[in-house]
Amino acid sequence: MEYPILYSFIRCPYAMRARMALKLTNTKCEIREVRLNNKPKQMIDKSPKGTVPVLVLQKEVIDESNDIIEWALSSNNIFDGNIDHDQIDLTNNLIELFDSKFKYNLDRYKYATRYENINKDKHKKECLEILINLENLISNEGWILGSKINKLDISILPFIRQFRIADIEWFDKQNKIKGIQKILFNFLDSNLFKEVMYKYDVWEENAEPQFFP
Ligand SMILES: N[C@@H](CCC(=O)N[C@@H](CS)C(=O)NCC(=O)O)C(=O)O
Repeated sequence: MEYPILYSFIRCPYAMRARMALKLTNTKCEIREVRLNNKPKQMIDKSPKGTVPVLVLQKEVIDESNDIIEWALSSNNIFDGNIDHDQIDLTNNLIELFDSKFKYNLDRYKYATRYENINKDKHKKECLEILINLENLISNEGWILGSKINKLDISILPFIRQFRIADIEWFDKQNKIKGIQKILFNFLDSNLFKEVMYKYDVWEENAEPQFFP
């Protein structure tokens, strides 16, 4: 049997969310760990835009993380029933907010040297404001919207983790996001997170294939 091929990079939050969806739906893939400064030609041939994750199926290439999640869920919607029906729009709106405004500010805070005329602290504050707003919506039951993991958790927690990593001491001291800190620690401590952070060897053309999950 031919498995889908997943081009991935361990620390990329988009690749992380895709790996979590594939793991949770038990979708076995050949995983090809890449380095962004040395992307394999085979990946670029399939997806010239050159971002990870890329999922190569028999007849289709999916090179947007949200589309990979939807593809994985289409055959096995493990999140079905994990949130109330009226939380579906909220979930999608929050994913959109994190992919746009939060990510925009996160990049300018975390990678400030890559931009000109940047006020790093302003962008840090913008991210914090988004988290404070989120704090008012979250559950106290382990995951963002309740006791069960949902698409929202796998989609945005990798970005909140990145925000924390930029200044761990400061993040852990913020007392307006206590609920988010708790959910993030629950996530970082989960088997799911540990399993999707397994360190695969960087892919080389003639090496033995490695499989995920
Ligand atoms: N919208 C894309 C974004 C993916 C993305 O930007 N991935 C980054 C790594 S985190 C990347 O591959 N960047 C290309 C590069 O740095 O060369 C998705 O959701 O899959």
